[in-house]
Amino acid sequence: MQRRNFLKKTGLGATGLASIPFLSSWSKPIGEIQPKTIKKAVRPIVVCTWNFHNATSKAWEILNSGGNALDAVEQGVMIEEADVTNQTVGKGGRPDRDGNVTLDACIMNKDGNCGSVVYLQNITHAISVARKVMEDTPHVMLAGKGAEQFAYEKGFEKENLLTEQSKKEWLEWKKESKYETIINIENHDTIGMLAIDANGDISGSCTTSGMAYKVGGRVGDSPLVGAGLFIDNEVGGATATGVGEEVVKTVGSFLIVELMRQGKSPQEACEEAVNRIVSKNKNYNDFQVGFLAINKNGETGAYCIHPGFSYSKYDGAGQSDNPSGSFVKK
Ligand code: SD4
Repeated sequence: MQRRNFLKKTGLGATGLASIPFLSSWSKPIGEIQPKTIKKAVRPIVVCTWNFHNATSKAWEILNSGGNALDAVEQGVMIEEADVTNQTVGKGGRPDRDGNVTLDACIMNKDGNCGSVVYLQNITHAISVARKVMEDTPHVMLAGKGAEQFAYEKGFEKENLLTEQSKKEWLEWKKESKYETIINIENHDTIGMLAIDANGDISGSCTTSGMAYKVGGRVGDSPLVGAGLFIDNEVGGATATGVGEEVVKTVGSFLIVELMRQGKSPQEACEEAVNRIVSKNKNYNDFQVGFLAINKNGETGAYCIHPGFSYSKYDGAGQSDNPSGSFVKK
């Protein structure tokens, strides 16, 4: 029923509506709806996908000493980009099926500005290149050779990102060249990070080497603003990990932020986004997607398709690992 007809049928005009406390908020445009109970906001706070303690520790160090959320989410994920034992992010990342390590990353700040790099080679800190795109160019996204050239102009050093370990595993994989997604194992350790600083401002970052042994040229959700990451400083932020193709199809992170804007908690919003993916994919048993969200109050939520996803949190109460609920139960 259209809202106007509903009002007619129930005999509730504008004055009638305003006199009912519950409905008076409903009569406001969606963006103006206030949370039902005003809780004291948790800040500063940082969360990231998976249990990357060193990353949340670094971000917390910045936030706790009065630093801003943008610096925190950049420097936090840089820890993983530099860690060669993390084979899904930055240096040491697993290559595509031709043996090339190609990185995707994006960053978004409190003003809704963003920067992104896709198919970036030979540079460890893709997130910092993304930040430079945001701050030093009139553009949002740079790809491939152009992104790499831009990075050198900004003083980034050329490095070989393919470690002996990743090369050895790739050569092993090549014997069969079987391209399949593996739930929660190996190829799902992308780091997406969301932070709120002491001023209450929100920023986010997301960086990855993408799906292991992907087709050369493939770009996933992680550098796509709205899919792998989205921030709205009035509402909150969301980020994703898992099979990027499915996240792109539902514009997952944007969806979650919009659901929070409509009054859903971060947990409810993540669950709805996962439910949407599951309802559109009969083969959801074959892949994993996990979402993480935070609202302006510092409340957090996470949800995934298959058990195994978790997130790391650091706030005034300390650091914690938080297992995510899942659509498929254990
Ligand atoms: C991608 N979402 O490229 C990324 C992969 C991922 O942990 O999350 N890995 O599709």
